[in-house]
Amino acid sequence: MIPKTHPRYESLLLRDKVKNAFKEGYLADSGMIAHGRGETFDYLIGEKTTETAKEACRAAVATIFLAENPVLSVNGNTTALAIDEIIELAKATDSKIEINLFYRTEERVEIISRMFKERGWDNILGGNDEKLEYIDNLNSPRATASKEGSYTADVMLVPLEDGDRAEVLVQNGKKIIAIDLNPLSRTAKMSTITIVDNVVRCVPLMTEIALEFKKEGKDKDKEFLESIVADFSNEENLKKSLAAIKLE
Ligand code: PTJ
Repeated sequence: MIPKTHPRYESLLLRDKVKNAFKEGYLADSGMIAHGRGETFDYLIGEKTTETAKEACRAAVATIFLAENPVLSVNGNTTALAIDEIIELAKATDSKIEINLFYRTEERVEIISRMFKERGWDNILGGNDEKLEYIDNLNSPRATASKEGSYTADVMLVPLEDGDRAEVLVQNGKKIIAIDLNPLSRTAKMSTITIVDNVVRCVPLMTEIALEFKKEGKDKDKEFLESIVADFSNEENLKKSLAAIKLE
């Protein structure tokens, strides 16, 4: 039990989620290392969403609204930290959700599928029962792709991945939105839009932006959405994210 008065309460709470997910069998052991890496970068950006990340979130939401077949990809860490938030984002943006694991096992896929179904999200793609396709030029289990999901998706959200998939997906003509606290990572550099922020903060922010656009009737305003996308440069955004890292 973590006391609420602990100065690192929020951070310890996230650690607990990750530890419990590992104990429950759906988080990869390496997922705990990935989380530690993320913690370090989060600490360095001040554990808050920067203005730079907010810009990336707006561009990401605009890109999703412009898409024909947007897919939110989830792995063990994303499920552990932000399952409810991902479902809310999928609802707000009419996106599909697909399980994609680097350390894919039937058991992990089964648990994650069940967790989504328990929350009322029945059409979880990438499951054990589905006949999956494989993305070419990707030599890891992350190549698995649902036909109605990532195989045919034009826009994909890929939170918390290391660099073997984003690049290949971009080469396949997809627009890739990465969520990665490390602005220097291969995924961050290779993606179309990279949100340098913690998945627990930026996914709800994306939902908020999506609902705001909808309220103003801008979710279908192609000109408006395209102008947001046109004004965004991933390279520039990553430079600003790097500058936000304070070493003293
Ligand atoms: O569930 P699986 O089998 O697909 O497991 C995949 C992991 C997460 C183990 C795999 O993708 C991996 O090894 O990832 P990395 O390269 O260790 O971590 C991916 C990136 O996510 C790193 O650059 C981290 O800084 C970043 N990261 C970690 N935690 C967060 C994060 N980014 C945003 N929010 C976080 N909470």
